[in-house]
Amino acid sequence: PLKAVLDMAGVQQGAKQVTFNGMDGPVSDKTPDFIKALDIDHARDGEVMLAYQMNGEQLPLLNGFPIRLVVPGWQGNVNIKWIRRLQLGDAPWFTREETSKYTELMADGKARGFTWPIYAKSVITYPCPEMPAKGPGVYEIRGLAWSGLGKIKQVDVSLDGGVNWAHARLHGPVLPKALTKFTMEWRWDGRPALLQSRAMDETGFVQPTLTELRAVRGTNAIYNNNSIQTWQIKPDGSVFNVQLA
Ligand SMILES: Nc1nc2c(c(=O)[nH]1)N[C@H]1C(S)=C(S)[C@@H](COP(=O)(O)O)O[C@H]1N2
Ligand SMILES: [Mo]
Repeated sequence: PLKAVLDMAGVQQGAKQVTFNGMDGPVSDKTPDFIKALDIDHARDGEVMLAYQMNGEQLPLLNGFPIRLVVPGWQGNVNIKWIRRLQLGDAPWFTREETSKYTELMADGKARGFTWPIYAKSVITYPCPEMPAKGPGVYEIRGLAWSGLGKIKQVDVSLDGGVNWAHARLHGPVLPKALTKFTMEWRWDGRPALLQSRAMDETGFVQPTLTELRAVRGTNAIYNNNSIQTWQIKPDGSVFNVQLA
């Protein structure tokens, strides 16, 4: 736990944020490293980790060896790799990775920032372009759902682009802020289909359609796209990533 390291080092009163410097700079003279900050209370919540192993093995170089940050429920980009330094301060840092990068430009020209928590999302992993359907028959649709706000409560699957929905089966363990596997039987008659999945988490948040998301966020932002995704199935079984208007 990051808390253990901070407790060992000692945190002075008035500390508000802790930054994590990755050693893969330079980005510029002013912000030489890839840096992000956590509020001190969050940093000491006991859940945020400094990871030096993954699945019982040494952390791979590409994933941040020798040590990286892991912030459950937040965007992956916050998980600073190749950490060389922690720094505490009494004011917000507003680093490059919190301002010019990883913010979302809205239609009115203002940017949303510090939008790190991940809202419910899901994807169908089979069938998919790399693993297409092979003619009419019975298939098991498979996918993953997740939410940074808690546990996945329900996943619905549509075969007709969101007109009709049916509950998918969730496979345990269903843990907060973790990937949850879902499946659903699919009897395919060989006609074109539009496969979608829609996750709901334990807070009641329902994954939005792309149209709903765009109505709120506009089209400038590239981050935090948790909208429902569509696989188009052609009669020959091939699968394409499409957007429904
Ligand atoms: N030091 C450092 N940490 C970093 C990054 C980086 O460029 N430098 N990229 C971030 C981004 S954008 C992502 S998506 C994740 C990717 O982690 P992974 O390589 O383990 O998948 O690392 C994050 N941590
Ligand atoms: Mo990323």
